[in-house]
Amino acid sequence: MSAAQTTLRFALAPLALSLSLSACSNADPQPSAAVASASAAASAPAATTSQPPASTISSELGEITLTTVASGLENPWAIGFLPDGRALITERPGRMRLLSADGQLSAPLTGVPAVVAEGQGGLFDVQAAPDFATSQRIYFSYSEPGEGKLASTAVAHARLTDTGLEDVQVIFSQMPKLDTRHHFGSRLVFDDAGHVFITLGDRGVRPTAQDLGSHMGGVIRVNLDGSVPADNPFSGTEGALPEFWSYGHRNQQGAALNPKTGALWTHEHGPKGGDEINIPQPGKNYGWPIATFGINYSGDAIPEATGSSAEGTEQPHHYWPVSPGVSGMAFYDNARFPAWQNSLFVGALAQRALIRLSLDGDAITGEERLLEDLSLRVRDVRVGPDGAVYVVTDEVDGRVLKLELAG
Ligand SMILES: [Ca+2]
Repeated sequence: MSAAQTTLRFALAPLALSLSLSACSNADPQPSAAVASASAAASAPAATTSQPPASTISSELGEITLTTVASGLENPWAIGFLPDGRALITERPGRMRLLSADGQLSAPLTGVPAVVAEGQGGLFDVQAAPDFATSQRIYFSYSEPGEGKLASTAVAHARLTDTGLEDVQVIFSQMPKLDTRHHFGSRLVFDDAGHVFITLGDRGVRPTAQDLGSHMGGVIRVNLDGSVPADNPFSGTEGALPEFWSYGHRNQQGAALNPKTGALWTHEHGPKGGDEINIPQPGKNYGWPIATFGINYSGDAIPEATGSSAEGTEQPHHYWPVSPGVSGMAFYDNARFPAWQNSLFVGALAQRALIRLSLDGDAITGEERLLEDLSLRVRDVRVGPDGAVYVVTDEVDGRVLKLELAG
């Protein structure tokens, strides 16, 4: 693709998105599928493992070898590595597959619970438990069906076999359930002290993000069995749900533990503008919708907003005036490519790129865009146990890409 073509494509993309979106900045397609169940596995298209050869792209830190590891995945949402080098891949319609270290994709795993695969709903994140090597336990998040049209984000753990999930147990279910089909979040992050963080969204009902009586707009912290830690910030507050860690978030589809500090970092979609990175502190209010750097898709101000700041709310650690449509987040923490140390990778859905932020301590000192020529919606990014950076693209024919620095 020529530079001129690239410029044209990216000049047109924001206009098309602003016309087609009314409720969300991450430009998710609106599939018509109803609640998916075991039939999702039976009707799964054949994912493929015969791939084109690797290519080379240039970057600020040297040439990158780009390899397609898997393709034919339907709107894949997450990649979660296992200690043995395999990975779990979720597909939003409700399928989960194993990807072997040599790039072979399994058939859809059995035992995945029914998900509401409508709008932005479906099967979301997947992570191996900290004790996976002995327990074979995995954690995953999804839009859980309720009565009628109701749904909410839920998190379950299960025991992974070579072909499926067993002993599925729901450990968290966002309350209340709603009939909207967007802003479900969600990512899962384990800390080193027996907790799992769950990042949520406002479900498209903005004021709920300020309501501690509903889980919407929260970062949730629970023990690995779903019980509430005694030292959660609102565990003794009347009228507040005790699972909250922080609140006032719009829609969080990226989260990771900073390997240098142990702190949770999250990002969230702004409306039109104002995608944010936060370092959520216990009990703090991150502002949505009363404080935001974004505006409505109509061009009007967010009705509840008093501006880009509001008393009693925290400013974002970082924000983008124009929304990339952020999804997926990974600190580079592997010895294999020293040049990538102090990098934070973030996927971009709407702006179709992989963002690499340079860090100096917690300060973000630079930004580089990778993969722009591919023009693929990046849904997830993780560092593999081999030190490569893996990207999952949100397409009907979605891919898993591997990036390795040359030299
Ligand atoms: Ca905020």
